[in-house]
Amino acid sequence: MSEHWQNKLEELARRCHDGARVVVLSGAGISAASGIPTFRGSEDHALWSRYRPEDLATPEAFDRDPELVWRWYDWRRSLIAESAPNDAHHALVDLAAITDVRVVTQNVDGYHQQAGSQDVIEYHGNIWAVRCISCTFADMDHRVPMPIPPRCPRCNDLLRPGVVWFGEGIPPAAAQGADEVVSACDILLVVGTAGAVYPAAGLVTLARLHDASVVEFNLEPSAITQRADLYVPGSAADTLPLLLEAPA
Ligand code: BV8
Ligand code: ZN
Repeated sequence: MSEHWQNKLEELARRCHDGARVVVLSGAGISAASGIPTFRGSEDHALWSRYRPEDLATPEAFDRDPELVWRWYDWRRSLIAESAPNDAHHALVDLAAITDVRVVTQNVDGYHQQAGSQDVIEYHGNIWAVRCISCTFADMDHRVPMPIPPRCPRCNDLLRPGVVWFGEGIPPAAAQGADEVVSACDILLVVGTAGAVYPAAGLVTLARLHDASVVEFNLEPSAITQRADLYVPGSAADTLPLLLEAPA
């Protein structure tokens, strides 16, 4: 007897094969199978477990100790560079060959693009982007390791990661793009996020306002689960590929 969620997942696969418009909202959990620590599950990395992301991913932390913040980002950049997208990222690329799929990600690792997803909306920026805190210099910088702290090649002031810190606004183009695609979708797949960070988590409410089906793929229930029409338990690397199985 297959579980309830497996029957519902087959129905979802059929809707995708019938051309439903899909938007994906992904969080750190989609990259967990690539060995990239999540924000809440990073106790297995003792080096950083004494810090909370909310304490490091802030303009105040950077102003106070740019070297510490850059050591944290440099460590994460090296993990990302040493690993690769996983079956969950690849399943979304395969799904986009069957129906319209737009990815809105909270992650900064660039793995969706690396796996082949097009037009990815990076809600919180990209860890490979850098910009000067003083002049308009901005670029993609793939140096691993980075000089700590990296300096602007134009004015020699500090470079900062091109990510959105707590207390900073979402890049307007990303915010508008996400609102547009989420408002127009038939199905919102919420993958690997605890749903604790706003305004990203608010996109689930926006989808429901526009009568989209909300389906959560997560190892465990989250703040999203009670707002989802279906909760699919397990690792996204195992469960997202099930969407590709041709419907019976
Ligand atoms: C803003 C980039 C205003 C940097 C990030 C009090 C109440 C409500 C809100 C607030 C509040 N106080 C402050 C706020 C606002 C704040 C916020 O929401 N804080 C939270 C902590 C309460 N938000 C902001 O500050 C935002 N900006 O509001 O600005 C404003 C407006 C206009 C003008 C100026 C200012 C900006 C937030 C962006 C912060 N930047 N990232 C970086 O990466 O270094 S957030 C960062 O943390 C991630 O991007 C991500 O969004 C978040 C982590 O969340 P998740 O992705 O969900 O990851 P997490 O580890 O938490 O969970 C992993 C999940 O995966 C788990 O559920 C787990 O079960 C699951 N999982 C694990 N393995 C698997 C899996 N699932 C499937 N398969 C697996 N294998
Ligand atoms: Zn500069």
